[in-house]
Amino acid sequence: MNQTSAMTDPSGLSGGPSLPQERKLVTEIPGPRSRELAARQRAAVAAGVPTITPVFAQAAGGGVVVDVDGNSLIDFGSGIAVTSVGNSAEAVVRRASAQLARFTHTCAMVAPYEEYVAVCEELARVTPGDHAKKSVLLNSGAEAVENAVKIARYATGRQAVVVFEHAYHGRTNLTMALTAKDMPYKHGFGPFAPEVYRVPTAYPYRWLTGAERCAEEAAEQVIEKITKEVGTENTAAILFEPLLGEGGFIEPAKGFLPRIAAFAAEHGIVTIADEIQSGFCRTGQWFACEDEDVVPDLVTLAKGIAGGLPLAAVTGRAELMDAAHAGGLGGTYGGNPVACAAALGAIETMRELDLAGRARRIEEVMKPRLRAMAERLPLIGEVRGRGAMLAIELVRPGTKEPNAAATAAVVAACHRAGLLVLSCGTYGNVLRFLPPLVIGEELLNEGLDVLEEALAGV
Ligand code: PLZ
Repeated sequence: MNQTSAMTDPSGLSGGPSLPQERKLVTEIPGPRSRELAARQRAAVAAGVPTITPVFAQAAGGGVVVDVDGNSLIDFGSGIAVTSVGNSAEAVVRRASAQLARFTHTCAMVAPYEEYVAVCEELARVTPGDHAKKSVLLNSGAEAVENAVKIARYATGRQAVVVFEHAYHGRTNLTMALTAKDMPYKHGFGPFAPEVYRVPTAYPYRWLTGAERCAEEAAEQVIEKITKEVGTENTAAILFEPLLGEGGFIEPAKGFLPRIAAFAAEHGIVTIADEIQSGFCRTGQWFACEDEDVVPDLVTLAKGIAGGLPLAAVTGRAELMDAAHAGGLGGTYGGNPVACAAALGAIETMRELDLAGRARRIEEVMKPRLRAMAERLPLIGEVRGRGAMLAIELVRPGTKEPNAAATAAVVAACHRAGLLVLSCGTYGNVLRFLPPLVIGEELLNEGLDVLEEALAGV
C-alpha cells in the first residue's frame, strides 16, 4: 500500500471544541485501523517508547479523543495533563496558525520576537508571589528542570540538589538522577549525575506512624538529613512537586511544604517548585503551591502552558534568573514563536473560561462519586488529589498492599469501554484522572460510570 495515502484522513473529521462530545464505540477497541497502525509502529518505532492506550488518534477536542476507526473515547488523560484548555482550543489554533503563517522560527537568541517577551510577562503575572520575576523559555519539562538547577547552582555557588522520594522530574541525565523510580525511567541508563540527595516525602497514606504525624515527622527527617548529611551550606536547591505526579498523585501532608520552604529560606537554599504537571489551573488554582501559600524562588513549567505545543519555562525571582552570565542559558528552539503564540492563546483561555474554577467544579463532581465507590469497594485504599488532578490508590482488600495487577486490569477495561485513563505511582497502583478542564459534566459523569463498572469487574 502507498504509505502517503495511508496518512490522509478518510473521514475529513476535524478536531477542536466543535467535535461531538460523546462516547461512541463503532468497533472493538482497538479497531482494525488502529491494529494496522500498531503493526507499522512495531516495525518502525523504537520498542522503548511506551504505548499506553491501544488506539491511534484521528481528532480530539473538548473531552473526547476520536480514533482512526471512528470510536469516540472520553478523555481522562489530557495527553498527561497537557491539553487542559481542550485539544485544538480555539484561541490556541487561531494564534498559533496566524504565527505559523508569519514565521516559524528565527531563534529567540538570533532575532527575538514579541511573543517570547509576552509569554514571559504573562508568566510573571500568573505564577505565585508578587516579587519581580523573569523567565527563560525551553522545550520540555525535563529541560526546564535542568535549567532551574543550573540557575540555582550558579546563583548560590553550591552544588547539592535535594529531591524527594516518589519524585518525577524527567528522562534526561540530570533529571533521571532527580527522578526516584528505577523502572522504567532509569533502569540501565546510568551512571547518573552526582550531587543529588533524596529525602522522604510526606506521603500521608503510607506514613508508618499515621497520617496525623506525617507532616511533622517527615519535615524533621528532611531537615535532619539536609543538615547532617548534605550540609546546608552545600545545598543549592530543594526541588519538589507541590502535588506529586508520576509518583502517585501524592498530596504532601499539610504543613510539610511550608515548613521545608521556611527552612530553605533560613539557609539561603533555593526552592524550586516543579509545577509541570500540577500547574496552569489543573488543581483548581493557577498553581498547586498556592494551596498552602508557598512562594517558591523558581518554578518549572511545561505541559498545560501551551495547549499541546512543546513549550516549557523556568520563572523565578529576577535576581536569581539574572545571576548566570550572558549566554549561559538558551537553546535553538526554546520559546519557539508558534509555541509562544499557542501559550498566549492557552493562558487567555484559562482566564476567560475561569479554568481554575472549572477544575474545582470537576473535583466537586468527581470526588463524592469516587468516595462512594471507595466505600463500596475495599479495592480502593484512598481517594485523593485536588481540582482535576485526582486519583484512587488500589490495594489488596483489607491491606495497604499495592495492587498493580488490578490497576492494569481496570485501565484496560476502561480503554475497551471507551474511557482513556492513565495509571501512575511508584508501585504502579494508582489510577489518575486528568480530564481536560473544559470537559462537560455529562461526559464527566459518563466517564465515572465506565470507571465504576470497570472497578466492579475486577
Ligand atoms: N516534571 C512533575 O510530570 C512529565 C512523563 C511521562 P517532559 N511527566 C510525564 C513519561 O513517561 O515520560 C514531567 C512531570 C514533572 C517533569 C516532567 C518532565 O516533562 O516534558 O516530559 O520532559
